[in-house]
Amino acid sequence: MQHHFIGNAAQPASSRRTLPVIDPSDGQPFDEIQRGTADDIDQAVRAARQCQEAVWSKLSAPERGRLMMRLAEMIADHADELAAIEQRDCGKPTKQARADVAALVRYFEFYAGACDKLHGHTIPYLEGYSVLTWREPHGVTGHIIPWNYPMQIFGRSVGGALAAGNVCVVKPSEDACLSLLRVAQLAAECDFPAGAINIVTGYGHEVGDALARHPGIDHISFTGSPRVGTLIQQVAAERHCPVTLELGGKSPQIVFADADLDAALPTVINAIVQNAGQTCSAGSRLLVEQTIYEPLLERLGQAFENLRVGPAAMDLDVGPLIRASQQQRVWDFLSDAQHAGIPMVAQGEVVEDAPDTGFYQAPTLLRDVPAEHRLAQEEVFGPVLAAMSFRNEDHAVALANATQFGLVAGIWTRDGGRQLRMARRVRSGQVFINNYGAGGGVELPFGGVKSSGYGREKGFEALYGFTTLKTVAIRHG
Ligand code: TXE
Repeated sequence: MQHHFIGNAAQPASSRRTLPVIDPSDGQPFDEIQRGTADDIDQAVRAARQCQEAVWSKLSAPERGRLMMRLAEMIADHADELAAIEQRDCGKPTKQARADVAALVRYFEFYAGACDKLHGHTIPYLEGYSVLTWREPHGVTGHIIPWNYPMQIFGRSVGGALAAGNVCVVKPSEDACLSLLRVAQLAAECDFPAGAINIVTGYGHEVGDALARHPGIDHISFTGSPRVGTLIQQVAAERHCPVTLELGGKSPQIVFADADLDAALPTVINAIVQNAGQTCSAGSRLLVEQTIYEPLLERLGQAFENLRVGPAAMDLDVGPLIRASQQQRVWDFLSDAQHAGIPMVAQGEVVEDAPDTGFYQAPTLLRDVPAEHRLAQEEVFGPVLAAMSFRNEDHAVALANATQFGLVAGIWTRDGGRQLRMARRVRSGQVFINNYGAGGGVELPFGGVKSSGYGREKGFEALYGFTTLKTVAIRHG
């Protein structure tokens, strides 16, 4: 049985109710988490405020950095344990679970080193004045985290917030809390002060909503669906609380005829099957120059047929989806495709050993998907790649930009001029040329435009969002 983690102590929910934790590989419950309440959030916010005022704000930046570095080391020392927890809780193949722990370590290393590098400016002004700016923390930051990459998203948002001098109240997804509860314990074990990292579990419409509404929360960082992002923004607007939103995408991978296809193909596939397609930056639309459309689809189809899906512990190409409703969501998209007569090129295979009760979905390659169809417009959040062809650069740009989203774009071409032209014309927060994701480096600022959200997490840039700027103007006597 798991508990909230508030003020460095395990706490039951005030509701005295729990929720089951389900293993996506077999659909069976194996643990319980607390079903939190607004009262629990209130308790966590108080613990955080107390910590912020009495302890955290009194630490120097290097002291904060040292604590964060210690936590990075502690997480690295517990990498196997954390990866095993994540594997069971989220259905992640071993390679992915380990990569998530490694990324969390890197986030804390990076932000540990950034604590003492967040400078203000001096501004030349009128004779007799000195003007300077200070970067100050918001205070208590709220973090609503989804289930697809709990550790990575915790690392990028909580890591940045702590480094900037905030303390945190975290609401993980009801579908994936276990690794974060363990990380918070590890933080306490390496002397993080009580109240610096608080975790309250439960349903989004209960504790997530209570967190977003709480007047003691000074900034909200949300990663999740556009629907809930809108709710958070509305609730936050009522009390003018700043928010950072990361709401997913429908990201294009654009392949020109002059591309190095041997390099592009495995990357194109990985960008849609990684984490069973449940990735905000998944490359879910494939735009191919028409002269190479047929041969490329043939090669891709063969590769898709070789993809194997099965229980997380088997560490195959693809693991299960997170839950039954997510599986149903993917089925609905595929059945719509069938009704619309969208041709399926190829599908991978769910291995025989996979329990019928697990939430599996074979990777699926669809072709000639009309640009206006929901498969080309909406986030499936499953291993489904929608391919379409384009005539020239202008057409590629028009297709790439023809969705409400703008998170990531991948561009494959050897032509240097075209690389830059395309990078400028595609509307998205990130553009990757002849790669996709650049290895996920924690140093790279990340975020969206349009309905993919706003604000940036990751990299040094994130620290600006986790601070507020104070201008101090001094008139000399
Ligand atoms: O997301 P939700 P869901 C997309 C993806 C997926 C779809 C639905 O397309 O298929 O969203 O997933 C909390 N107030 N992404 O339903 O509900 C919730 O508890 C406050 C993309 O799981 O948005 C969880 O912690 N919080 C995305 C978090 O919000 C609320 C990652 C995300 O859950 C809340 C996940 C409320 N009223 C899904 N309701 C990405 N950008 O990577 C829910 N939550």
